[in-house]
Amino acid sequence: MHRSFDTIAAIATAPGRGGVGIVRVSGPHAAEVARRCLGRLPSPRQALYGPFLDARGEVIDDGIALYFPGPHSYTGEDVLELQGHGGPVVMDLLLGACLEMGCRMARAGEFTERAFLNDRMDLAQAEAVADLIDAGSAAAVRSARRSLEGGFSRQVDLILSALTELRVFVEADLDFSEEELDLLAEGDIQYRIESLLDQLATLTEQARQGNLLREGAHLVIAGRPNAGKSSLLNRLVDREAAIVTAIPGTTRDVLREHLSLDGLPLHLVDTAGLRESDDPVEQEGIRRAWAEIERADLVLLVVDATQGEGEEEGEIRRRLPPRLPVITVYNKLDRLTELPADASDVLFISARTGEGISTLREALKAQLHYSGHPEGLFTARRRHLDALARTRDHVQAANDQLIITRATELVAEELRLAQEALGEITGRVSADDLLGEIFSSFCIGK
Ligand SMILES: Nc1nc2c(ncn2[C@@H]2O[C@H](COP(=O)(O)OP(=O)(O)OP(=O)(O)O)[C@@H](O)[C@H]2O)c(=O)[nH]1
Ligand SMILES: [Mg+2]
Repeated sequence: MHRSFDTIAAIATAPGRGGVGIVRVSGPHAAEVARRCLGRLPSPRQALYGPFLDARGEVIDDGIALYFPGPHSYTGEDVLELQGHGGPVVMDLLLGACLEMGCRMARAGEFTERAFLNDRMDLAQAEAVADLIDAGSAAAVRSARRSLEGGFSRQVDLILSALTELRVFVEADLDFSEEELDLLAEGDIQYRIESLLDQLATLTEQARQGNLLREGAHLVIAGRPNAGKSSLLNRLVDREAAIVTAIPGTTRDVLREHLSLDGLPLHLVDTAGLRESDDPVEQEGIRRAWAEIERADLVLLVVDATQGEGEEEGEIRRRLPPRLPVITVYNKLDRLTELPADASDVLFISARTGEGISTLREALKAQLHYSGHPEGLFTARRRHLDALARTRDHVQAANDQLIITRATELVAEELRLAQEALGEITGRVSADDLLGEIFSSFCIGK
């Protein structure tokens, strides 16, 4: 399925100065642009060195041109790449020449969108292109590459075809059975649905890890004033990022730092100590602290170990959002002569000496279910996790219908909805607005 479009052009390299800058052209007029700009059409996939001419035949720059005739190109269309000197004015002149020769400025992500529309890649792969460009760590690069190569899509397709088989089976029953068929008697269906649920659970866990690598986790350090929150932040990022003093109520603003925990991006947030206060500045700080806690993936509740947990911590715990994971750390271990007996489920650390910090780092990874071995992972987005969750819900509902109502039509309908939800990941079934949303977040020229 090859669709025809107008011809688009964009500067594909990052704005600013560089040794080389690339203008990329894609569409039915790419060959004509090449002939006018270079004087001739380069042989497919072979570098041609020469002057680049504008629409009036004036030389703009000298450089290398590459021509990729469709369908074996990035977009599936005829593609021309002009590699000139990477100055912003040179690039603008070159792009301007292409526009004069009949090209239109490409929208963000339009090259990749065309690759998707021309079946050069599926939606999950197209998203992986953007993830690869935005990757914040080597681990994130590897997982994006795995998705781009189709690692994620293949798993989705496997489950999709299992779903199709099941639907064929169930709908055949619908068509051919006179009366309500007892599907339960076909133990096979029950078994197949359960194995589908297993497969979905495994894929969801892999996707969750991939999403964690891509987006990182928001970790909020909270607790009473003077517990040592800012000292802990400084210790974790290994620099004096936050002000530390012996005065309770030192931190007022929200302070953000980034940390890579064996490739897992952590967004650390230090907050104002939580207490009743009459000081309007401190009150605002505390309000912001709670706002951060509401958004957190994980809270580190810091307790001054020399004082232990009191009514204040109890109040903080009661206000924490339900289901938000919390790791409790007792700080100032260096000042304890013996460990309190009542604190079993907590970690002891000293932000001052660094004792217990490596254990804390392990606990963080465990709590976020990060294996620390990103090999085998692929990049995944919230959109994918959402689609997987809906798929699972529908398969689960099919299972329930099978057991409880034994109504074949309802089982069939749930399976159809499951397939639809799963298909969204690779874009087998996608609404136009979804496509617009995905591709508009790309950079220009990609
Ligand atoms: N002995 C000891 N003192 C610590 C430790 N961690 C922090 N402190 C001290 O405790 C005091 C408060 O530390 P901060 O890190 O500012 O505490 P905070 O929780 O950020 O306090 P607020 O910003 O006021 O809410 C400072 O005097 C620190 O030097 C520790 O592990 N051991
Ligand atoms: Mg502080």
